[in-house]
Amino acid sequence: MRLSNYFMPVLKETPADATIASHQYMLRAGMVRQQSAGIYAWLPLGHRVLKKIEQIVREEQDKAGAVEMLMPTIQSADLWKETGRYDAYGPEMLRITDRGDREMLYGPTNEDMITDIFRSYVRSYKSLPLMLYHIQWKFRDERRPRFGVMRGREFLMKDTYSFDIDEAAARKSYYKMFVAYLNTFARLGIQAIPVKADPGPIGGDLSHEFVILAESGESGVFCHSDLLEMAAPGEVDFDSDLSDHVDKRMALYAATDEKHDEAAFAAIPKDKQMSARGIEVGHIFYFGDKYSGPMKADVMGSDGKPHTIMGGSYGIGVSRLVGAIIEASHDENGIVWPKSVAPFGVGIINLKSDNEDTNAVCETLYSQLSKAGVDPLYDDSSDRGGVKFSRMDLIGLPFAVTVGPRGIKEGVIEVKNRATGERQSLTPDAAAKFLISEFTS
Ligand code: P5A
Repeated sequence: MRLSNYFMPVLKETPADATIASHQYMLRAGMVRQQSAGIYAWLPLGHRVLKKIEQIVREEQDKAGAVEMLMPTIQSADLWKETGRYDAYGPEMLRITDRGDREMLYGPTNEDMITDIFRSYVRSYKSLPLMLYHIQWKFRDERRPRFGVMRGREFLMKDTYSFDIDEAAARKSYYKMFVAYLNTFARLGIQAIPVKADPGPIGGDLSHEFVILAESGESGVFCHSDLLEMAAPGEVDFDSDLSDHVDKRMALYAATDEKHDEAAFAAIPKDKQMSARGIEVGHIFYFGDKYSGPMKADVMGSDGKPHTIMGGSYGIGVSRLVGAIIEASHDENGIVWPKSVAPFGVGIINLKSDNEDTNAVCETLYSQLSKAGVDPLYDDSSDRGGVKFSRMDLIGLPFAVTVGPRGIKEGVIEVKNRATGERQSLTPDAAAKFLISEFTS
């Protein structure tokens, strides 16, 4: 992408209503624009990151055997009346009436609808286990939308729903999602801790939040520090026994302040006690027959008798993650994107956009990197060098290459690593090779 063809409205000033780094940087880098309280337009740069996160989440769901679909944002109130949640949900639900005076709502979640879909088609245990998911916008009329996209009213969620013949099978589905989540967050470049949680309005008796550590986090987190040391499961056979990966984590103490047990925490060896602030980026629930019961979602078992299916739901805050990743990875100059979700791989800074030599080197590098799939953003503007450097730091691409007339005379350009600050002077060819290898290894 050439900056001259792009739309990246960078702000000089930090907007006054943005109090935390991710919100400030997202507004300043021109990633999002608030259109109403808690409702954002995703500008091109933010949209790229959102799509990258969404794709990683999708790939890990697919690996775990979940099947993608898409349900509507607008739902009929009838299903919610059937499960009793229409009244239970309260003012967080955006209620709408259509021209025929029918009660509708903008979906805050989809347990009710997916259970209706399931019961309409699935009749036999032979179709189980089944996991369905979608990545769709939700609306919750939060009392205090804040911190930009982290607590929005309209937000993008990945929600998966599992259907099983009995509790033992349902727990296997829960374990699959648990492992898929560990791998998802690792690929996103963040360390997420599974913490025993309160099921809240979703219901059920088994629930974990996945929390990433950041000073601005809304909840306090207390845990055994070994949880931070464990490597993600990586490639696993999802049909095998996954308890190895899950049980050893569940066995270690981890709680947010709501459920914190001072005595259990004190029992952890002192040097292993960890307390910090955290952001919830995922939440999984096992709720058994909470929805399938009232909605009469039965299937025929191998015993020839009807069984009420046992369900779970599994959420990831896709749009919240854009902010949460920035909270976990930034410095005083701006965002520091993990490679896997960076909007572009490499920034190319042409220090003199009216100079034939720098132009030629930039053009060659731009086409080499583009062909190799590295996705360069070429700053071909006529802005001053200082403006280009600080803008590049702000948007946080993993590498920035500076091409100036002085370096070119000596046959070199400079490659800077955004995360470490390390700089190397390389010939243009060596720079291209190095950068391509960074994104293909
Ligand atoms: C699980 C999937 C559920 O809604 N039903 C379907 C279950 N869980 S949850 O914890 O309420 O939400 C799942 C994740 O969505 C993100 N999230 C939000 N993101 C931005 N703004 C909000 N207002 C918001 N509310 C929830 C969180 O990441 C949460 O873990």
